[in-house]
Amino acid sequence: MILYDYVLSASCYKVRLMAALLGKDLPLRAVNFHPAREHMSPAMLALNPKGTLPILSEDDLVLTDSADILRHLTAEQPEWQNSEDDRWITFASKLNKSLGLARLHDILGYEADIDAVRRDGVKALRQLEEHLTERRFDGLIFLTSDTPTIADIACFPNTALAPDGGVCLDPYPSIRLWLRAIRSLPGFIEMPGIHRLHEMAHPA
Ligand SMILES: N[C@@H](CCC(=O)N[C@@H](CS)C(=O)NCC(=O)O)C(=O)O
Repeated sequence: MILYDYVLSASCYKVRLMAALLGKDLPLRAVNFHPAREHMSPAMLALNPKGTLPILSEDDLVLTDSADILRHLTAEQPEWQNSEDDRWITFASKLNKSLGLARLHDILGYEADIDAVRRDGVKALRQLEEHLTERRFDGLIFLTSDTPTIADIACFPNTALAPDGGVCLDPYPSIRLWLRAIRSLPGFIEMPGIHRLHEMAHPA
């Protein structure tokens, strides 16, 4: 198994994070997405004609969508899947097109109608906040289950990185609690812009 990966990609990080939380070894092949746009090279397009990352290749299997890869990685761990996940996988692609694009605009200079894109991101965050607040009334922190599932992993990166695209997370207390819960999961790994929740060590 090998992941064609770019360190600053939120979608690639979903896959790296999932594998780390499962304790699975995931060899990486770093792709020079920026500035070289290596994902558009003939060799990479032969692997994924859509010209996107991540790409997971395992024997004859090639998966080119992060949600498919999350499902594949957790195929033998049913506790990471829930019948409600699909709704949030769809929502994760909305986050990618709004908050994710705003971030690529700000950090890599992607073209975007930035005000409209940020507005869509805020709309999505309000929806997420409402859902997580309802869950909190029932003492639940994760999106679809009492433990994290692929829905949480799919939605986490672009939400956590929203400030990199100029969208502030201050107005969303339930989202911030949810992000902290994910950042403190055993096996959690970081990416630039997302840090592990370090425990405070109090002197005895
Ligand atoms: N639906 C895809 C979207 C992944 C995606 O947006 N990838 C970005 C990198 S974060 C990409 O490859 N974009 C191509 C480009 O910007 O040229 C998934 O989640 O796997």
